[in-house]
Amino acid sequence: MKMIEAITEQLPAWRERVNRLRTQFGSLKVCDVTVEQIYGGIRGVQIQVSDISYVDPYEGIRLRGYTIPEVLEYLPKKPGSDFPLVGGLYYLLMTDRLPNEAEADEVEQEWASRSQIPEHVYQVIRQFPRDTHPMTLFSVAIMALQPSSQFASKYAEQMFTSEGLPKGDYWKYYLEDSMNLIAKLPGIASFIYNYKYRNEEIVSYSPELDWSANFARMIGKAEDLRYQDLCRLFFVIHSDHEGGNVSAHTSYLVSSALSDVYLSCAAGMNGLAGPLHGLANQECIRWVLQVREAFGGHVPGKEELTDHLRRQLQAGKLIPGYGHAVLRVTDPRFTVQYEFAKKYISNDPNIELIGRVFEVLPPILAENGKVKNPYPNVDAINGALQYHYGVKEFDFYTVLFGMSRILGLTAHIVWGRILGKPIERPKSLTTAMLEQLAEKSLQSLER
Ligand code: HAX
Repeated sequence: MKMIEAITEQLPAWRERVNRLRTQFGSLKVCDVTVEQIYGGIRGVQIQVSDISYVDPYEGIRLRGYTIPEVLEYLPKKPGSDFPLVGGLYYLLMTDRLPNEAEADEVEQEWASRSQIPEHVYQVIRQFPRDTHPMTLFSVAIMALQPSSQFASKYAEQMFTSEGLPKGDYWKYYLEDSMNLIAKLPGIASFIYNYKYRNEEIVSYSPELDWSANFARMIGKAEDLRYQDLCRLFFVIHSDHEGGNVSAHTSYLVSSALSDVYLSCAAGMNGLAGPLHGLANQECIRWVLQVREAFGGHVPGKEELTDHLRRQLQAGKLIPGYGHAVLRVTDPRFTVQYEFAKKYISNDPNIELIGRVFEVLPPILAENGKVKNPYPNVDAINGALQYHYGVKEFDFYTVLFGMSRILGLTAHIVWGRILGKPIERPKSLTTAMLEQLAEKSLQSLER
C-alpha cells in the first residue's frame, strides 16, 4: 500500500522530533492544573498531542492542517460527484499528505478487497433483541471481529517463539487491522439498519462503488445519488475532532495497553453512545420535530419562535445542537451541511426551521453570558438531512457518526504505535490531599 510507504518515509523525522522534545525538553512545563479543572472534567488541561486534527475555538476543526472547506475542496472525488472519496480522507489522516486520485482510489480498492464479513458477526447481531440500541449492536459487531486481529495474534505468537515482533513494527499490524475493520463498516452498519428497520438483507460490497456509496446502496439507496453525496459529506466531516473528546480519548487510552484496534474502537464506540457525546444528533431532529408539532406542524415565524425558545430556556431545558465544550463560533461542520441543505432541499420544513432557529437563538443564548458558545454545533442539522432522505430512525444516526469517527480513532491509534507511546497512567489524588493543599495555600496567604 502507498500509505505504508508514505508513513515509512516520514518515520525517522517524526521519531526524531518527538525524541528531541522528550530528551531535551522533558521537564519543560506546559500548563498548570487547577482544582476546578480536576473536578471539572479535566477541561482545558493540555495533556495530549494530536497531529491528526486540531480544534481551534474560533476557527473549528482542521484535519491534518486543512480546514473543513479546504478538505472538501482538495480531496479527490469520484467522477460525477462534488464530494470527496473517504479513501482519500483516510490517506490524508493517516499519512499527513493530500492524496492524488490514484492514492485515494487505492485505499478504496483495499477496502473493497477486505470487505467480506464473517458469518458469525451477523449471527451475533441476530442474537440480540430487535429493540437493542443500534450502537450496542455496532459495538458488539466490532468485538465479534476481534478474533481476526493480526496484531493480537502476532503479539501472542511472538511471546512463545524466538522470532520477535519489533516494537517499531507494531504500527503496521495496527494499520492492517484498521484497514480490515473500516472495510467492513458499511456492511456491518447497513446490516444493523436492515435487521432493525428493513428486510434483514445482507448486501455484498460492490467494488465499482466507493465506501460511502456502498453504505448507501446497502440500505436500499442505490439509485439515490444525492444521498450518496450526503454520505460522503457526512463521513468526511465527522471523522475526527482532536484527541480529547470521549470516544477518541477512550480508544486511544485502551490502545495504549496494546489492546488491538477492535478492542480499542469498540471501547470508543461505547463512549460515543453517550447522550452528551454522539447520541446528541438523535436528540436534535427529535427536538426540531417537537417544535414544529407545537406549532401544528408549521414553521413558526421569528417572534413566535423567540417566545417559544425563551420559554424552553426559562424552564431549564437544553436546546440540542447548540453549544460546544471547545468551539466559540458556529461549527464549520454545521455550515457545510447547512449549505448542502440550502442548495438541494431548501423547501424542507425542518431545514427552514433550523435556519430560523439559527437566526434567533444565538443572541438569546448569549443574553445571560452563561452559555459559553451560543452557536450551532455539527449535530444541529445532520439528523434533519438524514430524515429528509428517508433515514428516519433517529437512534441509527450515532452509528453513522461511529462509522466516520473510526477513521479518526484508528489514525490516532496507529500513530500512537508509530511514535511508541507508552501505556497511559495519570495519577490520582484523594479529596483529603486536595484539602491539605487548600489549607496550605490559605496559610501562606495569611502570612
Ligand atoms: N441550551 C441551554 N443551555 C445550555 C446549552 C444549550 N444548548 N449549552 C450550554 N448550556 C448551559 C449549560 O447547561 C451550563 O449550564 P449550568 O451551568 O447551569 O450547568 C452552561 O450553559 C454552561 O455550559 P457551557 O460551559 O457553555 O457548555 P459545556 O462545555 O458544559 O457543554 C455541551 C457543552 C455541548 C455539552 C452543551 O453546550 C450542551 O449540552 N449542548 C446541547 C447538547 C448538544 O448539542 N450536544 C452535542 C455537542 C456536539 C458534540 O460534541 N457531539 O459529539
